[in-house]
Amino acid sequence: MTQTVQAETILSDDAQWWKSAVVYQIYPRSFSDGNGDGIGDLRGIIQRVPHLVELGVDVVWLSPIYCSPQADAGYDISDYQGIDPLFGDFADFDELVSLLHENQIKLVMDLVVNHTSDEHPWFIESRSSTDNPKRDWYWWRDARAGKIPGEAGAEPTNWESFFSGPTWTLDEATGQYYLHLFAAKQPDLNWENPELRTEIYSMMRWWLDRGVDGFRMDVINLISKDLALPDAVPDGVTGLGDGSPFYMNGPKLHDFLAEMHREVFAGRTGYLTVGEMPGVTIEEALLSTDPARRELDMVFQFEHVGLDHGENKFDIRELRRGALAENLTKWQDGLKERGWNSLYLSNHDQPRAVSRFGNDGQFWRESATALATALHLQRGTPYIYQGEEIGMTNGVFSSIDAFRDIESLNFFAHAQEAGLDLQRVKYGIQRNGRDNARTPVQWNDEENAGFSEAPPWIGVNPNHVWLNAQAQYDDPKSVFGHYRELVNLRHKSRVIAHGTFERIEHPDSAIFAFRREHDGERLIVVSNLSDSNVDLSPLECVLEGSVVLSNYGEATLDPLLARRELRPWEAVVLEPTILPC
Ligand code: TEU
Ligand code: CA
Repeated sequence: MTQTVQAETILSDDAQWWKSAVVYQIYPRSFSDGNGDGIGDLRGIIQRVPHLVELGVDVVWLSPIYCSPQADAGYDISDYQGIDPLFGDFADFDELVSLLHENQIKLVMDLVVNHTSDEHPWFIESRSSTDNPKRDWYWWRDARAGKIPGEAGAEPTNWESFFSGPTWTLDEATGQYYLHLFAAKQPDLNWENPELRTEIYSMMRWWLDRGVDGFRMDVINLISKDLALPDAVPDGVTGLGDGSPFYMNGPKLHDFLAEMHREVFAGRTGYLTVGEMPGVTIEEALLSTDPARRELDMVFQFEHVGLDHGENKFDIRELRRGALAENLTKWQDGLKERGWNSLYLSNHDQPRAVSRFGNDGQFWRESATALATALHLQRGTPYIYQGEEIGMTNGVFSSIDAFRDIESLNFFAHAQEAGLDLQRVKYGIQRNGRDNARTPVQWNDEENAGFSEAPPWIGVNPNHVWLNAQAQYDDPKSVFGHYRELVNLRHKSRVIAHGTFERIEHPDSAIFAFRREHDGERLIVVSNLSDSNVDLSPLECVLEGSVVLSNYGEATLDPLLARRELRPWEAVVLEPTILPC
């Protein structure tokens, strides 16, 4: 037994092809509209494949296109094996897969199996009666003892949902409550049930057999719950509390992931699996991504995207200087022995990276490219979220009506009921709301930014008149040009794909410098993640070398040596000549 495991741990570079790959995330409703109804779709993606080829990415992760009532923009699925007419049909899908494959780009699908839509046939059956065979596929519980179903506080637990309010909704048909960690229209599946798991694995194999190359697994570390369903510590205001200790990284998580690997992926090659894991710790991430354990290739951790959260994500804390680099370093060090990182600053749930971690005004181009350099050259697989490669900024939402996201709208409604300071809440949503990432991709300076012929489902950022893909394609110094360089660097450099990571300390925490090393090859990345000039002389030794890439566009090191300082958001990649350095 032990011997088998050991033999299997020696994976070839080939099995870990994703170490030298860059993933590009497409959020379909906001990417490109092919049929002129104002909502992005598969035909729109097909038209933009040349953009992906130009950028040089290896994998597309496609956010959900399955049949869905769209209560949570497709993360509420009513048919795992159907395509929502909003996005197209299987002819479009197959055409997209072929086109991507012809261009050596793999396709990873979003897999949302912690919950379904309440309109999924499984749930419709499950809710129909207490003895329905699918009753046990979801979490049904009686009202709290001594309470009348429907009255305040009668929910089986006091957990607060990610989208505000209780995680339980009463279903009048049977008088029981069902669990939903997200919206009421997203009932949680009961992974304890073996028939359900069998069904999910067979659905996954069906997609792989159709030609897709893997899955990004939505909140996959929430699938195992504490069966005792204990109450959370109430927050004192709503009476609800954080139930996450009872459903995050739960007792059977690793059994389920290992089983999924055996049932779905064993014997296949060339695929990629990444688990989205809010609240994951380094220890849990190691367990999930250790190749010997055969669970997942990599996970998305959340610590660095929570650094500016206060009481909740809409209660904004300003980032401390150096906080981002410190946290990313912690994860680099934490996963270095056995695990593998996913490197990301943006996705469809996060505000735009350049607005959040950079300076989207005075140092827009510099900060977008510095952040990208500091991120992409770490150990791990980088993810680019659509629009990030052209430096897209947070959306402009002047009134609450301009928001579309259920998370923001529910939060606002609950804040209103609770009599909170609404100006402050609105400010929080403007800064950290998910709609910031969901404004249409800015293709050109025309009306609707070239995204659609019709007014889009969510407002276009007015800055598309100068911030757009068209304006950047032919400019090597543009954000797009810089991302291309970074993708290219990862492809050709073994030290980037396989090297170790070691942070180089500088007295100013705004300097994020690190050394990569592999087989005697070295690379040094020095970035200034701040608006101020920073003295570089404490890093004397790195100032000898040849410049591989610089976001200020100098070809040689001489000017840097002469200045001995990094300008705001300056980032330089060097091959050191002095060893050890
Ligand atoms: O997100 C899960 C998640 O934990 C958060 O990022 C979430 O977006 C929310 O902001 C928590 O405050 C995944 C998907 O990426 C997200 O789009 C879905 O809404 C969610 O799961 C439910 O499927
Ligand atoms: Ca459309």
